[in-house]
Amino acid sequence: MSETATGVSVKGANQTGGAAGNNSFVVVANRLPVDMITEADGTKTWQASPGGLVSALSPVLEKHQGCWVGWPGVADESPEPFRTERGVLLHPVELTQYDYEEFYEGFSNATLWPLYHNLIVTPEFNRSWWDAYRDVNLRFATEVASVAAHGATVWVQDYQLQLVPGILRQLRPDLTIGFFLHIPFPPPEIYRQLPWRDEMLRGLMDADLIGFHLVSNVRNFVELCRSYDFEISGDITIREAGITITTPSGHKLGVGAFPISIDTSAMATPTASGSHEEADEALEQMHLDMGSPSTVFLGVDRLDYTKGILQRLLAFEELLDSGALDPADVALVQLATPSRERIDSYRITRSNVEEAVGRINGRFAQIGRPVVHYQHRSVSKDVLMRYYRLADIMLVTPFRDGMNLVAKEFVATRADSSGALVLSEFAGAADELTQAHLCNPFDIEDTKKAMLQAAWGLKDNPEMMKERMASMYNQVMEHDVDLWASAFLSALDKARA
Ligand code: ADQ
Repeated sequence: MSETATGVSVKGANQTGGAAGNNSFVVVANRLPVDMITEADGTKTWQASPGGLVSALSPVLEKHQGCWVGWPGVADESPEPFRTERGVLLHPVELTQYDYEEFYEGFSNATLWPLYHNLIVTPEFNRSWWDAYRDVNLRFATEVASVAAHGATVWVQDYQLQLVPGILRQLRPDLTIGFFLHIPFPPPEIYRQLPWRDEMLRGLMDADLIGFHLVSNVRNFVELCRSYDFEISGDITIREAGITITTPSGHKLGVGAFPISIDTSAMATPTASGSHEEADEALEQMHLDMGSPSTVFLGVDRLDYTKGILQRLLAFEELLDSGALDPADVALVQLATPSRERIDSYRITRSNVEEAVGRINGRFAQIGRPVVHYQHRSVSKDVLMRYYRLADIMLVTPFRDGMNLVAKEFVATRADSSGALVLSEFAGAADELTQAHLCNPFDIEDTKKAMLQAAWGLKDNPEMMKERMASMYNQVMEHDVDLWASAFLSALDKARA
C-alpha cells in the first residue's frame, strides 16, 4: 500500500501492467455518454445523455474505438460493460446513493462548480463531501487501471475527477495521462478558498498534460502554481502546451489551451432521419404554429444558474415593456434541460425562471399565442437542429462558461449566413466568436442593447449581419472537435515523450 500526494491510499501501487486490460485509448469521465433507463416493465434500456462533454467526446471515442469509463447515471446500479453500435466500449462505474449525494451533488456541484465559476453562488465546504470525492476518485482510477492496456493513453475529463491523474500514476506508471478541464479555472485568490487546495492541485500535477479551453485559464493555473515549489518554463502565449511545469519530484507536465468545439459534420445535414424537404416543412409548420413571429429569439441551456437564463428573460421582458419589441411580432423560445435538480440553488433558479416565464406570458401573450415558449426537457439532436434553424437571434448569455457549445452549434447551422448571435463576453466562446453581439450579462441594459442591435441589424443592415455570421461560420467550420481532440492528443504524446 502506498499513499499519493493527495493522501489517497492505493493498494498495489507502482506495479506496472499487473491488472492491465487491452484498451489502448481510454476516456474517463464522471458520466457515461448514455443514461440507464428502467422501463415500466422493469427492462433496462440506454438513452443518449445530453451535455457539452458528451457532444464533444463521442466522435473522438468512435474514431479511436476506445473505452469510456464512467457512471451510468443511476445510483446503486452496476451494469456489465458493453459495446455501442459505433464500437465504443462503455465501462460502467457504480456509484451508491451516498456517493451520488456527497461526491456528485455535494463536492462536485455544490463546492467545485460554484468555486470555479467565480462564486456566482457561494460554494459549500463540507468535510464528508471531500472524503466521498477522494473515495470515488480512487474507484474511478482503479477501474481505469483495470481496463487500460500497457502503455495506454488515458484522457481524464473534468472537475469531478481531478484526483484521478495522481492516483492513476501510482497504480500504473506506464500510462500516458492527459487531463482536460471543461469549466473555467478560477483566479488563484478564489481557488485558494478551497480547504483541500493542496491535495487537489497535487492530484492534477501527476498528469503529463493539463488542458484548458482558454489562455486566460492557463494563466490562472500557472499563477497558482507559482505559489508552490514548481519550476515553470515556457511561453504562455503559445496556446498548445506552451508551458512546462516541473514538480519537486522531477515530473514534467505540459499545460496548454485547447478551445473545444463541435462535430461540424453532424450539423451539416438538417436531420439525420429525414430529407431536406421534410425538414423545411417541419420548420415552416413550427413557425406557423407559433403565429409566424417576424423575429424568433432562442435560448438553449442546461437549467443552471451560471447560464443567465433568468436575466435574459428579464431583459426580454423590459424590451417588451418599453415597446422596443412588439409582443405581436416576436417570440422567445427557451429550451432548458433539467439539471442537478435536487441542489437548492438549482431548484431556486428553476423556480425563478418559471415564475418569469409565467409573468411575461401573463403580461404580454394572447390566447393561443405565448411570447415565451418554454420547455423544461431535453430534446433529440434532430429537434434541436430544427430550433436552431428556426431562430433569428440566438441568446447565449452565461455569467461564466468554460466554452459554451450551444453558441457554436447555432453558428454551424448558418451556412447561409442568416441570423445573429448575442453572446456573453464571459463565455469562453467569445474568444473565438468575436463577430457576435457581445454583452455583459450582469448589466441588463447592455444585454438589452445587444438584443436590439441584433434585431435592428437583421432588419436594417442585412449585408453587414451576413458578413458577421459568415466570419463566425468559417471560424467554427475550420476549428471543429476533431481539431480539438487531435491537438490535445498530439500535445499529450509530445509531453510524454
Ligand atoms: P455544459 O455546461 O453542459 O458543458 P454547453 O457547452 O453549452 O454547456 O453544452 C450543452 C450541450 O447540451 C450542447 O451540446 C447542447 O446541444 C446540449 N443541450 C442543451 N440543451 C439541450 C436540450 N434541451 N436538449 C438537447 N440537448 C441540449 C460544459 C461546460 C461548457 C463547455 C462544455 C464542453 O460548462 O462551458 O463548453 O462542457 O467542454
